[in-house]
Amino acid sequence: MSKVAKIAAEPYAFEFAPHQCALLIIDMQRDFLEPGGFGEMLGNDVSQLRRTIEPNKRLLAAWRAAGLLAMHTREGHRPDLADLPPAKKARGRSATTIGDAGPMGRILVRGEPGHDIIAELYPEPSEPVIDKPGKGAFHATDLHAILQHRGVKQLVVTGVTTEVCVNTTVREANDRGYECLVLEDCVGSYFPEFHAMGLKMIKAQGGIFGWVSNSEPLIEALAALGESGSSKPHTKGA
Ligand code: C5J
Repeated sequence: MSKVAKIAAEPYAFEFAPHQCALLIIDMQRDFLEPGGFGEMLGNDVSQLRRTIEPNKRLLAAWRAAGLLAMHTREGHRPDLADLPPAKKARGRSATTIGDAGPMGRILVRGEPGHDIIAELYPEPSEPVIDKPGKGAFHATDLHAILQHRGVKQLVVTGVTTEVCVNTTVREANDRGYECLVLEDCVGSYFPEFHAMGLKMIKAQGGIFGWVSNSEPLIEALAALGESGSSKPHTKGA
């Protein structure tokens, strides 16, 4: 039986079961965090998201040290754009759209430099990367199958943006029976007010979609796990 740690959270403590929990880092891609990508194309100030990098780095390091399952997602499309809904391409009515050439290659297209995950959080070879065409990480992907095969029941969700891909993914996960803990300092939005409201929506009504905390208590719990010797790399190569 794996040990459970209580993590201070809202609306009440989250019962963290490390060996049934995966870290899911949403869309920490150059296209969202760096100038010249999809985020900026939509008129956003991409510097708003950069405060999430350091807390995610610390969390990912602690997660890896505990030998737990970390996963990453990337929003993007096939080079032939066959999976791009015309409505998504037209959205925003900007001169440059998904699939067009930009300073980091074709915007939001798989295999292009802008589509890749930022260097600071680059996945290790053992960490599954989910390529998703939509906002939610479960839509048109094998995420649910991978989590089921690994016995995952809980998700710690981080990344960008709070009210779009993080919220959509948490809602999808909740409907599939996963318990989701969202970390305030590790998620970010181009709009501070949407960030705040996105988190409120998750934890409202007794945690209708999940729990909200920040990375510190979780990192402490991960460190304690290592000290107690109950951390096992159960997921790697499983
Ligand atoms: C957006 C995302 N905002 N990753 N994508 O279009 O949240």
